[in-house]
Amino acid sequence: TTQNINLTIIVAATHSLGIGKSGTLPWHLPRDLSYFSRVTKRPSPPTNPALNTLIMGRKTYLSIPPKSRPLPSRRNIVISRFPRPDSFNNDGSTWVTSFPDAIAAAAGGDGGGGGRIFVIGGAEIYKLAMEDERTRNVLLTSVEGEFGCDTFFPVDVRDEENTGWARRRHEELCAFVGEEVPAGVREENGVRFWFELYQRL
Ligand code: FOL
Repeated sequence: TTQNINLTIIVAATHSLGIGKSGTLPWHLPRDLSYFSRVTKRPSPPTNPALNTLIMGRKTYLSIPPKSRPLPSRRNIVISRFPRPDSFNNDGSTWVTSFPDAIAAAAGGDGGGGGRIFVIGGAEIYKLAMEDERTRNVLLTSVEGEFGCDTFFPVDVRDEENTGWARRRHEELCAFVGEEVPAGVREENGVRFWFELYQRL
């Protein structure tokens, strides 16, 4: 059913909430992508046999390198208003035409559901998820710099006063994702970034 479910957004964004540029990620941060991969694959609780589900928009799906599509060991649900191109017919992804249909497919459908549900973008899909009260968690990788982004995350969860989101302590982030997340600023390819967790109040 679609009751009792909760959604987790995972996103990397700059201070001005930039998330993308020209249909791809604006930066090259392998350690962040590897965090994304581990966190979205990890069962919760650890003994849960169900695969986690990723919900994403068509443009995000197309932005993933073909050799990595669909993202392995996770159910990939793609939202598109248009019919699925034939080239994606047998690639293992599930295509739906609306956000509610994506939730329904994630919560039930073939493959059972019962795993975590992650919303992985992009901007249009993040907006729908942020407007949905069932989105309880935002796993934010904060990226320093601007990069000339042309695509933006819709809500500044760092603005705790006005948005109803609160940053959780580093220990709570570790407990939530089930690993010892590195604390504090990291740097790759001259780009500084760090891992944060926000929860809806
Ligand atoms: N969240 C975060 N924190 N960083 C991101 O870069 C990010 N990107 C997306 C959604 N949420 C994010 C959407 N874009 C891959 C590529 C692009 C992408 C999401 C995932 C990808 O290739 N992932 C593989 C490989 C990870 C690796 O290189 O280790 C995966 O298995 O997840």
